[in-house]
Amino acid sequence: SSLYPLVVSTWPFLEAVRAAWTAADDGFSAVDAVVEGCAACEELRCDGTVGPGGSPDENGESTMDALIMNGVTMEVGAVGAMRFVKDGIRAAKLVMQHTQHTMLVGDQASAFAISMGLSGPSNLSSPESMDKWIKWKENDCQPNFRKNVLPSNSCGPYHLKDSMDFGKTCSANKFIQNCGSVTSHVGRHNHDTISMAVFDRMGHIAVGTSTNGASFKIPGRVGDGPIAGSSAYADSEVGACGATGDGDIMMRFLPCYQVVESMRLGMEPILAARDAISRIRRKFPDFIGAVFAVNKNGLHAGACHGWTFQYSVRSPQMKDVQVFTVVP
Ligand code: SD4
Repeated sequence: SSLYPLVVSTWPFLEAVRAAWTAADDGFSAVDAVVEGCAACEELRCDGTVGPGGSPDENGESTMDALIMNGVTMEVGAVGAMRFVKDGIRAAKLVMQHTQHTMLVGDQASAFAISMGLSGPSNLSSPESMDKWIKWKENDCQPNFRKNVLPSNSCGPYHLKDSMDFGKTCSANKFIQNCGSVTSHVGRHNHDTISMAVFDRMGHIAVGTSTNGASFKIPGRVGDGPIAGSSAYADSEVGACGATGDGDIMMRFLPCYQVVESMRLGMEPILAARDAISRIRRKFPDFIGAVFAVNKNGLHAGACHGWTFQYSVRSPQMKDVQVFTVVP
């Protein structure tokens, strides 16, 4: 049908959408086209932050979170906090295709990926990520993702608040001034996650996500990226969703599962997207995030909170990728 193929992606990641579109138009399956699209973003380092060397953690290291989901079979593969391997989406696909598991994490995800032929161990830092990290380290006691703890000197190590000795470390005032709040380092100008849906020529849907997660995260943190239903979800009978934003908050609501299930009950994509965002906003008015929703008829929409969101679409009716802007 002339509705398909169809590619929808978070942000104006034009090259990634073109890569997925070309693959799907050439007859690739939805899963394989999603891999081509997300891998293009990892290789090109879309927005300077998707893929290796994007967002460093507290130790200056960058790690990969990635997900792939087949909306026909409902198979899922994912990697979380994967170190030393650049190919997040390909690793996720290997988990889906060659294991009975859904998610592998950390060093052991890397070991699996390398054993299956992906290259590594590689250094996932870039000059930009090192520079960003050094600037952050130099700014003593900058708030980060910790709460109810105090730093013993500069930015670490940290102690549980109950067991720490106030006098010897940060003064109480300094803590309140500089260390007291939890700041989300999913920046308003930092679009470091690709989440993509592809409908192949048969109308089968797959979704994928790839990200470094959040800047200056605590090592070991896994975001919403590898969580099916949170960063992305697909059901070929209904449609698909992709998400970006503050994954620590968003994963508590499975917004993409919510979007797809709302569409299953007959909601239009725009209402389903707005509903998923408003469920989060009601509990966390300061969160930053966005979703796109697309139903199997090709109708698409986005909703966002805390930032202006853009998503990209390529359909048979378009000569090239079109970018849609959504305001909160
Ligand atoms: C995360 N959702 O790991 C990601 C970050 C993101 O645009 O989407 N940034 O929380």
